[in-house]
Amino acid sequence: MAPSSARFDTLAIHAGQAPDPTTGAVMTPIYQVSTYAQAGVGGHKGYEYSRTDNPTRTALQACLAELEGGKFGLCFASGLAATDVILRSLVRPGDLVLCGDDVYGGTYRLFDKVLREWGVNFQYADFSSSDPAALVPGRTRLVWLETPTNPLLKVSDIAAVAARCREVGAILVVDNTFATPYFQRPLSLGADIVVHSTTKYLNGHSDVVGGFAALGDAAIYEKMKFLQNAAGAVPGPMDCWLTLRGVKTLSVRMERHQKNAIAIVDYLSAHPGVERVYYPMQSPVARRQMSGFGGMISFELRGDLDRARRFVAATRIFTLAESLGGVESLIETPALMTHASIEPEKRRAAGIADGLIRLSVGIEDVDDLVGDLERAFGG
Ligand code: P1T
Repeated sequence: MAPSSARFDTLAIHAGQAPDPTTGAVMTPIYQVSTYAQAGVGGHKGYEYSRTDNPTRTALQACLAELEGGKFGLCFASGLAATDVILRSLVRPGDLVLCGDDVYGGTYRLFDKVLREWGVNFQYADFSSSDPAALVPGRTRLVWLETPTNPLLKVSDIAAVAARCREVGAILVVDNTFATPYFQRPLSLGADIVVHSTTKYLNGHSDVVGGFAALGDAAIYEKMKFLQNAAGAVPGPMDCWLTLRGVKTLSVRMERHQKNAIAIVDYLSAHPGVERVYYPMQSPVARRQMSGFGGMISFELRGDLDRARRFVAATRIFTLAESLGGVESLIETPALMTHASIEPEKRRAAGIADGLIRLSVGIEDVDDLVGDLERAFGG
Protein backbone atom coordinates (compact mmCIF):
# COMPACT_ATOMS: atom_id res chain seq x y z
CA MET A 1 0.00 0.00 0.00
CA ALA A 2 1.26 3.49 -0.83
CA PRO A 3 2.16 5.71 2.16
CA SER A 4 -0.44 8.44 2.74
CA SER A 5 2.12 11.09 1.71
CA ALA A 6 2.38 9.56 -1.78
CA ARG A 7 1.66 11.80 -4.76
CA PHE A 8 -1.09 11.48 -7.36
CA ASP A 9 0.67 9.25 -9.91
CA THR A 10 1.79 6.84 -7.17
CA LEU A 11 -1.68 6.73 -5.59
CA ALA A 12 -3.27 6.01 -9.00
CA ILE A 13 -1.24 2.80 -9.13
CA HIS A 14 -1.20 1.74 -5.48
CA ALA A 15 -3.99 3.33 -3.41
CA GLY A 16 -6.38 0.74 -1.98
CA GLN A 17 -4.36 -2.05 -3.60
CA ALA A 18 -2.03 -3.78 -1.17
CA PRO A 19 -0.89 -7.22 -2.40
CA ASP A 20 -3.64 -9.81 -1.84
CA PRO A 21 -3.34 -11.01 1.82
CA THR A 22 -3.93 -14.70 1.03
CA THR A 23 -1.73 -15.20 -2.06
CA GLY A 24 0.48 -12.13 -2.36
CA ALA A 25 -1.00 -11.40 -5.82
CA VAL A 26 0.39 -8.00 -6.77
CA MET A 27 -2.69 -6.97 -8.73
CA THR A 28 -6.06 -6.94 -6.95
CA PRO A 29 -7.87 -10.16 -7.94
CA ILE A 30 -11.27 -10.14 -9.63
CA TYR A 31 -13.38 -11.45 -6.75
CA GLN A 32 -16.00 -12.96 -9.05
CA VAL A 33 -18.24 -14.07 -6.20
CA SER A 34 -21.69 -13.21 -4.90
CA THR A 35 -21.51 -14.58 -1.34
CA TYR A 36 -18.99 -15.36 1.43
CA ALA A 37 -18.76 -18.27 3.91
CA GLN A 38 -19.54 -17.47 7.55
CA ALA A 39 -17.92 -19.44 10.39
CA GLY A 40 -21.08 -18.95 12.46
CA VAL A 41 -24.01 -16.60 11.95
CA GLY A 42 -22.46 -13.13 11.51
CA GLY A 43 -18.94 -14.58 11.73
CA HIS A 44 -17.50 -13.22 8.50
CA LYS A 45 -14.37 -11.37 7.38
CA GLY A 46 -16.08 -8.11 6.42
CA TYR A 47 -17.88 -9.50 3.39
CA GLU A 48 -21.32 -11.13 3.44
CA TYR A 49 -22.87 -10.53 0.02
CA SER A 50 -21.48 -8.73 -3.05
CA ARG A 51 -24.30 -6.21 -3.45
CA THR A 52 -23.26 -4.91 -0.03
CA ASP A 53 -19.47 -5.19 -0.47
CA ASN A 54 -16.99 -6.91 -2.76
CA PRO A 55 -13.19 -6.76 -2.32
CA THR A 56 -12.48 -5.68 -5.92
CA ARG A 57 -15.02 -2.87 -5.52
CA THR A 58 -13.55 -1.94 -2.13
CA ALA A 59 -10.12 -1.50 -3.77
CA LEU A 60 -11.55 0.73 -6.53
CA GLN A 61 -13.57 2.81 -4.07
CA ALA A 62 -10.49 3.38 -1.89
CA CYS A 63 -8.27 4.22 -4.86
CA LEU A 64 -10.67 6.74 -6.43
CA ALA A 65 -11.49 8.31 -3.04
CA GLU A 66 -7.77 8.97 -2.46
CA LEU A 67 -7.36 10.48 -5.91
CA GLU A 68 -10.22 12.90 -5.25
CA GLY A 69 -9.01 13.63 -1.69
CA GLY A 70 -12.22 12.20 -0.19
CA LYS A 71 -12.50 10.22 3.04
CA PHE A 72 -15.16 7.96 1.52
CA GLY A 73 -15.85 6.54 -1.93
CA LEU A 74 -18.75 4.60 -3.43
CA CYS A 75 -18.91 2.92 -6.82
CA PHE A 76 -22.06 2.43 -8.87
CA ALA A 77 -23.23 0.60 -11.98
CA SER A 78 -23.14 3.83 -14.02
CA GLY A 79 -22.61 7.56 -13.65
CA LEU A 80 -26.36 8.05 -13.65
CA ALA A 81 -26.80 5.43 -10.92
CA ALA A 82 -24.37 7.48 -8.80
CA THR A 83 -26.37 10.64 -9.59
CA ASP A 84 -29.63 8.92 -8.68
CA VAL A 85 -28.29 7.71 -5.32
CA ILE A 86 -26.90 11.15 -4.43
CA LEU A 87 -30.22 12.84 -5.18
CA ARG A 88 -32.45 10.23 -3.54
CA SER A 89 -30.23 10.14 -0.43
CA LEU A 90 -30.19 13.90 0.09
CA VAL A 91 -33.27 15.45 -1.46
CA ARG A 92 -36.94 15.09 -0.62
CA PRO A 93 -40.12 16.03 -2.53
CA GLY A 94 -40.62 19.80 -2.29
CA ASP A 95 -36.88 20.54 -2.08
CA LEU A 96 -35.20 22.90 -4.55
CA VAL A 97 -32.25 21.67 -6.59
CA LEU A 98 -30.29 24.12 -8.70
CA CYS A 99 -28.51 22.66 -11.70
CA GLY A 100 -26.22 24.09 -14.36
CA ASP A 101 -28.07 24.82 -17.61
CA ASP A 102 -25.56 22.85 -19.67
CA VAL A 103 -25.22 19.29 -18.36
CA TYR A 104 -25.09 15.82 -19.88
CA GLY A 105 -28.48 15.09 -21.51
CA GLY A 106 -28.98 11.95 -19.42
CA THR A 107 -28.48 13.91 -16.18
CA TYR A 108 -31.13 16.39 -17.33
CA ARG A 109 -33.46 13.49 -18.28
CA LEU A 110 -33.06 11.88 -14.83
CA PHE A 111 -33.82 15.21 -13.12
CA ASP A 112 -36.64 16.32 -15.42
CA LYS A 113 -38.37 13.04 -16.24
CA VAL A 114 -37.82 10.98 -13.07
CA LEU A 115 -36.99 13.04 -9.98
CA ARG A 116 -39.24 15.98 -10.89
CA GLU A 117 -42.15 13.50 -11.14
CA TRP A 118 -41.24 12.49 -7.58
CA GLY A 119 -41.84 16.12 -6.48
CA VAL A 120 -38.34 17.63 -6.45
CA ASN A 121 -38.15 21.18 -7.91
CA PHE A 122 -35.34 21.78 -10.38
CA GLN A 123 -34.12 25.17 -11.59
CA TYR A 124 -31.40 25.63 -14.20
CA ALA A 125 -28.84 28.44 -14.32
CA ASP A 126 -25.58 29.37 -16.02
CA PHE A 127 -23.04 29.22 -13.19
CA SER A 128 -20.19 30.16 -15.52
CA SER A 129 -21.44 33.66 -16.25
CA SER A 130 -23.23 34.86 -13.10
CA ASP A 131 -22.35 35.59 -9.51
CA PRO A 132 -23.31 32.49 -7.46
CA ALA A 133 -24.61 34.68 -4.62
CA ALA A 134 -27.29 36.01 -6.96
CA LEU A 135 -28.04 32.59 -8.45
CA VAL A 136 -28.52 30.40 -5.40
CA PRO A 137 -31.69 31.18 -3.41
CA GLY A 138 -31.60 30.75 0.37
CA ARG A 139 -33.95 27.77 0.29
CA THR A 140 -31.73 25.71 -2.07
CA ARG A 141 -31.13 22.17 -0.84
CA LEU A 142 -28.55 21.03 -3.37
CA VAL A 143 -26.52 22.51 -6.24
CA TRP A 144 -25.50 20.26 -9.14
CA LEU A 145 -22.53 21.60 -11.05
CA GLU A 146 -20.73 20.21 -14.06
CA THR A 147 -17.46 22.01 -14.73
CA PRO A 148 -16.28 21.91 -17.45
CA THR A 149 -19.78 21.35 -18.83
CA ASN A 150 -20.92 18.81 -21.36
CA PRO A 151 -20.96 19.81 -24.22
CA LEU A 152 -20.04 23.53 -24.12
CA LEU A 153 -16.98 23.20 -21.84
CA LYS A 154 -18.17 26.13 -19.71
CA VAL A 155 -16.21 26.57 -16.49
CA SER A 156 -17.66 27.68 -13.14
CA ASP A 157 -15.82 28.89 -10.06
CA ILE A 158 -16.20 25.95 -7.67
CA ALA A 159 -14.85 27.81 -4.61
CA ALA A 160 -17.27 30.73 -5.14
CA VAL A 161 -20.28 28.42 -5.57
CA ALA A 162 -19.15 26.39 -2.53
CA ALA A 163 -18.95 29.56 -0.41
CA ARG A 164 -22.52 30.52 -1.36
CA CYS A 165 -23.72 26.95 -0.69
CA ARG A 166 -22.19 27.06 2.79
CA GLU A 167 -23.95 30.38 3.44
CA VAL A 168 -27.39 28.94 2.65
CA GLY A 169 -26.76 25.39 3.92
CA ALA A 170 -26.96 23.77 0.46
CA ILE A 171 -24.96 20.70 -0.56
CA LEU A 172 -22.63 21.22 -3.52
CA VAL A 173 -22.10 18.28 -5.90
CA VAL A 174 -19.56 18.63 -8.70
CA ASP A 175 -19.52 16.29 -11.70
CA ASN A 176 -15.79 16.00 -12.39
CA THR A 177 -16.07 13.56 -15.30
CA PHE A 178 -14.49 15.85 -17.92
CA ALA A 179 -11.55 17.12 -15.86
CA THR A 180 -10.81 14.02 -13.75
CA PRO A 181 -8.98 14.42 -10.41
CA TYR A 182 -5.75 14.67 -12.39
CA PHE A 183 -6.70 18.16 -13.57
CA GLN A 184 -9.22 19.31 -10.93
CA ARG A 185 -10.04 18.41 -7.32
CA PRO A 186 -13.45 19.84 -6.39
CA LEU A 187 -13.41 18.63 -2.74
CA SER A 188 -10.30 20.73 -2.09
CA LEU A 189 -12.20 23.75 -3.48
CA GLY A 190 -15.10 23.27 -1.06
CA ALA A 191 -17.48 20.88 -2.87
CA ASP A 192 -19.26 18.36 -0.61
CA ILE A 193 -19.47 15.52 -3.12
CA VAL A 194 -17.64 14.80 -6.36
CA VAL A 195 -19.23 12.48 -8.87
CA HIS A 196 -17.95 10.68 -11.98
CA SER A 197 -19.03 8.65 -14.89
CA THR A 198 -16.09 6.22 -14.60
CA THR A 199 -17.19 5.05 -18.07
CA LYS A 200 -15.07 7.97 -19.35
CA TYR A 201 -11.49 9.00 -18.54
CA LEU A 202 -11.11 7.12 -15.24
CA ASN A 203 -11.52 3.77 -16.96
CA GLY A 204 -10.33 5.25 -20.22
CA HIS A 205 -10.77 2.34 -22.64
CA SER A 206 -14.49 2.43 -23.59
CA ASP A 207 -15.09 -1.07 -22.26
CA VAL A 208 -16.91 -0.38 -18.96
CA VAL A 209 -19.98 1.56 -17.81
CA GLY A 210 -19.60 2.76 -14.21
CA GLY A 211 -20.05 5.58 -11.72
CA PHE A 212 -18.37 6.87 -8.57
CA ALA A 213 -18.85 9.42 -5.81
CA ALA A 214 -16.29 10.71 -3.27
CA LEU A 215 -17.04 12.74 -0.17
CA GLY A 216 -15.83 13.67 3.29
CA ASP A 217 -18.96 13.77 5.45
CA ALA A 218 -19.64 10.55 7.38
CA ALA A 219 -23.39 11.15 7.78
CA ILE A 220 -23.90 11.73 4.04
CA TYR A 221 -21.72 8.72 3.30
CA GLU A 222 -23.87 6.49 5.54
CA LYS A 223 -27.04 7.58 3.72
CA MET A 224 -25.51 6.93 0.30
CA LYS A 225 -23.94 3.63 1.36
CA PHE A 226 -27.33 2.53 2.66
CA LEU A 227 -28.99 3.30 -0.69
CA GLN A 228 -26.11 1.77 -2.66
CA ASN A 229 -26.96 -1.51 -0.92
CA ALA A 230 -30.72 -1.03 -0.59
CA ALA A 231 -31.27 -0.18 -4.28
CA GLY A 232 -28.32 -2.25 -5.49
CA ALA A 233 -27.04 -0.38 -8.58
CA VAL A 234 -23.50 -1.69 -7.99
CA PRO A 235 -20.77 -2.49 -10.51
CA GLY A 236 -19.62 -6.09 -10.97
CA PRO A 237 -16.09 -7.17 -9.96
CA MET A 238 -14.84 -7.47 -13.54
CA ASP A 239 -15.87 -3.87 -14.29
CA CYS A 240 -14.20 -2.69 -11.07
CA TRP A 241 -11.03 -4.52 -12.00
CA LEU A 242 -10.96 -3.06 -15.51
CA THR A 243 -11.44 0.42 -14.04
CA LEU A 244 -8.66 -0.14 -11.47
CA ARG A 245 -6.39 -1.11 -14.34
CA GLY A 246 -7.44 1.90 -16.38
CA VAL A 247 -6.84 4.35 -13.54
CA LYS A 248 -3.18 3.28 -13.28
CA THR A 249 -2.43 5.14 -16.53
CA LEU A 250 -4.74 8.12 -15.89
CA SER A 251 -1.99 10.74 -15.66
CA VAL A 252 -0.12 9.69 -18.81
CA ARG A 253 -3.37 9.41 -20.76
CA MET A 254 -4.64 12.81 -19.60
CA GLU A 255 -1.37 14.52 -20.54
CA ARG A 256 -1.58 13.06 -24.04
CA HIS A 257 -5.33 13.76 -24.42
CA GLN A 258 -4.60 17.37 -23.55
CA LYS A 259 -1.55 17.72 -25.81
CA ASN A 260 -3.53 16.38 -28.78
CA ALA A 261 -6.56 18.50 -27.90
CA ILE A 262 -4.55 21.74 -27.77
CA ALA A 263 -3.07 21.01 -31.20
CA ILE A 264 -6.57 20.39 -32.57
CA VAL A 265 -7.93 23.57 -30.92
CA ASP A 266 -5.15 25.51 -32.70
CA TYR A 267 -6.00 23.83 -36.00
CA LEU A 268 -9.76 24.41 -35.71
CA SER A 269 -9.36 28.01 -34.50
CA ALA A 270 -7.37 28.88 -37.62
CA HIS A 271 -9.75 27.07 -40.02
CA PRO A 272 -12.00 29.30 -42.17
CA GLY A 273 -14.81 26.71 -42.08
CA VAL A 274 -15.12 26.96 -38.27
CA GLU A 275 -17.38 29.52 -36.61
CA ARG A 276 -16.43 28.98 -32.97
CA VAL A 277 -14.32 26.63 -30.84
CA TYR A 278 -15.08 25.72 -27.19
CA TYR A 279 -12.22 24.57 -24.94
CA PRO A 280 -11.76 25.31 -21.18
CA MET A 281 -8.34 26.91 -21.61
CA GLN A 282 -10.15 30.06 -22.79
CA SER A 283 -11.53 30.65 -19.25
CA PRO A 284 -9.53 32.57 -16.58
CA VAL A 285 -11.34 30.57 -13.86
CA ALA A 286 -10.17 27.34 -15.52
CA ARG A 287 -6.59 28.58 -15.45
CA ARG A 288 -6.95 29.21 -11.72
CA GLN A 289 -8.80 26.11 -10.58
CA MET A 290 -7.60 23.44 -13.03
CA SER A 291 -4.06 22.16 -13.58
CA GLY A 292 -4.94 21.19 -17.17
CA PHE A 293 -7.90 21.35 -19.53
CA GLY A 294 -8.47 17.81 -20.80
CA GLY A 295 -9.32 16.25 -24.13
CA MET A 296 -12.85 17.49 -24.92
CA ILE A 297 -13.49 20.12 -27.60
CA SER A 298 -16.73 21.38 -29.12
CA PHE A 299 -17.02 23.55 -32.21
CA GLU A 300 -19.52 25.08 -34.58
CA LEU A 301 -19.09 24.88 -38.34
CA ARG A 302 -20.10 27.64 -40.67
CA GLY A 303 -23.16 26.32 -42.48
CA ASP A 304 -26.32 24.45 -41.54
CA LEU A 305 -27.10 21.27 -39.59
CA ASP A 306 -26.70 19.15 -42.73
CA ARG A 307 -23.12 20.35 -43.03
CA ALA A 308 -22.49 19.10 -39.46
CA ARG A 309 -24.19 15.78 -40.24
CA ARG A 310 -21.99 15.27 -43.28
CA PHE A 311 -18.87 16.29 -41.35
CA VAL A 312 -19.32 13.77 -38.51
CA ALA A 313 -20.00 10.99 -41.01
CA ALA A 314 -16.88 11.81 -43.03
CA THR A 315 -14.12 11.22 -40.45
CA ARG A 316 -12.43 7.82 -40.40
CA ILE A 317 -10.26 7.88 -37.26
CA PHE A 318 -12.73 9.91 -35.17
CA THR A 319 -15.53 7.33 -34.75
CA LEU A 320 -19.09 8.65 -34.84
CA ALA A 321 -20.32 7.57 -31.39
CA GLU A 322 -21.67 8.77 -28.06
CA SER A 323 -19.47 8.72 -24.94
CA LEU A 324 -15.98 10.11 -24.40
CA GLY A 325 -12.75 9.75 -22.49
CA GLY A 326 -11.38 6.61 -24.13
CA VAL A 327 -7.97 6.25 -25.76
CA GLU A 328 -9.69 6.37 -29.17
CA SER A 329 -11.06 9.58 -30.69
CA LEU A 330 -14.83 10.03 -31.00
CA ILE A 331 -17.01 12.60 -32.76
CA GLU A 332 -20.72 13.36 -32.34
CA THR A 333 -23.44 15.99 -32.65
CA PRO A 334 -24.89 16.64 -29.16
CA ALA A 335 -28.26 17.98 -30.42
CA LEU A 336 -28.94 14.74 -32.29
CA MET A 337 -27.16 12.32 -29.96
CA THR A 338 -25.98 12.83 -26.34
CA HIS A 339 -28.28 15.80 -25.62
CA ALA A 340 -31.29 14.80 -27.72
CA SER A 341 -33.29 14.17 -24.52
CA ILE A 342 -33.31 17.94 -23.82
CA GLU A 343 -36.18 19.83 -25.49
CA PRO A 344 -34.82 21.76 -28.54
CA GLU A 345 -35.85 25.18 -27.23
CA LYS A 346 -34.18 24.54 -23.83
CA ARG A 347 -31.08 23.20 -25.57
CA ARG A 348 -30.83 26.26 -27.81
CA ALA A 349 -31.47 28.60 -24.87
CA ALA A 350 -28.48 27.00 -23.11
CA GLY A 351 -26.35 27.82 -26.16
CA ILE A 352 -26.13 24.30 -27.63
CA ALA A 353 -26.44 25.02 -31.35
CA ASP A 354 -28.13 22.36 -33.51
CA GLY A 355 -24.98 22.02 -35.59
CA LEU A 356 -22.55 21.82 -32.64
CA ILE A 357 -19.93 19.09 -33.01
CA ARG A 358 -18.20 17.50 -30.00
CA LEU A 359 -14.82 15.77 -30.13
CA SER A 360 -13.38 13.40 -27.57
CA VAL A 361 -9.75 13.64 -28.58
CA GLY A 362 -7.95 10.33 -28.10
CA ILE A 363 -4.27 9.55 -27.74
CA GLU A 364 -3.57 8.57 -31.36
CA ASP A 365 -0.89 10.36 -33.40
CA VAL A 366 -2.07 13.96 -33.55
CA ASP A 367 -1.02 14.42 -37.19
CA ASP A 368 -3.34 11.55 -38.14
CA LEU A 369 -6.15 13.19 -36.15
CA VAL A 370 -5.65 16.58 -37.81
CA GLY A 371 -5.46 14.84 -41.21
CA ASP A 372 -8.75 13.10 -40.46
CA LEU A 373 -10.47 16.45 -39.72
CA GLU A 374 -8.88 17.95 -42.82
CA ARG A 375 -10.41 15.12 -44.88
CA ALA A 376 -13.85 15.83 -43.35
CA PHE A 377 -13.49 19.52 -44.29
CA GLY A 378 -12.98 18.25 -47.83
CA GLY A 379 -9.28 19.14 -47.91
O1 P1T B 1 -23.21 7.06 -18.94
P1 P1T B 1 -23.02 7.07 -17.44
O2 P1T B 1 -21.86 6.28 -16.97
O3 P1T B 1 -24.29 6.75 -16.70
O4 P1T B 1 -22.63 8.59 -17.05
C1 P1T B 1 -23.51 9.67 -17.18
C2 P1T B 1 -22.72 10.93 -17.32
C3 P1T B 1 -22.57 11.75 -16.21
N1 P1T B 1 -21.86 12.90 -16.27
C4 P1T B 1 -21.28 13.30 -17.41
C5 P1T B 1 -20.51 14.60 -17.44
C6 P1T B 1 -21.38 12.52 -18.57
O5 P1T B 1 -20.76 12.96 -19.69
C7 P1T B 1 -22.12 11.31 -18.53
C8 P1T B 1 -22.29 10.45 -19.74
N2 P1T B 1 -22.02 11.11 -20.94
C9 P1T B 1 -22.10 10.56 -22.20
C10 P1T B 1 -22.46 9.29 -22.42
C11 P1T B 1 -21.77 11.46 -23.32
O6 P1T B 1 -21.51 11.01 -24.44
O7 P1T B 1 -21.72 12.68 -23.08
